[in-house]
Amino acid sequence: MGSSASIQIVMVGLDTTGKTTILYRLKFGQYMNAIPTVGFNCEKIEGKVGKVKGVSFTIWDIGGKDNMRPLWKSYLRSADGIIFVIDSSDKERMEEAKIELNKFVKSHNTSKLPTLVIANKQDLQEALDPEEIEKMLSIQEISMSHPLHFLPACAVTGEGLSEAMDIMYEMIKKWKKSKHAKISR
Ligand SMILES: Nc1nc2c(ncn2[C@@H]2O[C@H](COP(=O)(O)OP(=O)(O)OP(=O)(O)O)[C@@H](O)[C@H]2O)c(=O)[nH]1
Ligand SMILES: [Mg+2]
Repeated sequence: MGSSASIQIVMVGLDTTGKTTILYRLKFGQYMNAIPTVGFNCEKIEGKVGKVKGVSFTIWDIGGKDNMRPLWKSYLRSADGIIFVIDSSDKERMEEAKIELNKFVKSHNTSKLPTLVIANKQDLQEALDPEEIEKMLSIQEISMSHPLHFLPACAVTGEGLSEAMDIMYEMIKKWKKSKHAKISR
């Protein structure tokens, strides 16, 4: 991966799952109150520690309300990876999240973009266990045909987010290498 080029990440998920809170956490290193996103937010983030030190990410955080979901696809054109955010405490909408995740991942089936599913809000008492969420979303099934990782996190404390960026970076590096190999064959 060229060291000067920025890695493009598209972040989606149902509304109120914590996408903008994650974006601000990564950008400013602290909790910041977010208002519902109409359209999108975009921030450039510099990796500070570990594998991603010095790596530049451009993160597109798209509003998740149902009327905005048809637009998610249009942000994929120059994307290198996808972050799909889940509210771990929202049992009622887990099925809806599963449907949207499947729809989104399959909408760009030909390029098979690396996808990271973040089970956010793990700090909440009523949050489901990551293992339970993985089952409810059929993560294993999707990952048979798609480069996909699943990770618990909390945007309020920032727990899990640096690991998330590490994993995303590794997945993208692998994906770029294999894409390159196919082209030069
Ligand atoms: N307890 C807890 N609350 C969180 C966490 N992440 C986000 N929230 C809260 O969840 C609410 C919604 O967060 P947003 O970041 O605006 O959600 P969003 O996914 O960007 O929503 P849309 O822009 O509508 O798509 C806010 O009140 C956040 O403070 C978390 O990890 N734990
Ligand atoms: Mg938002």
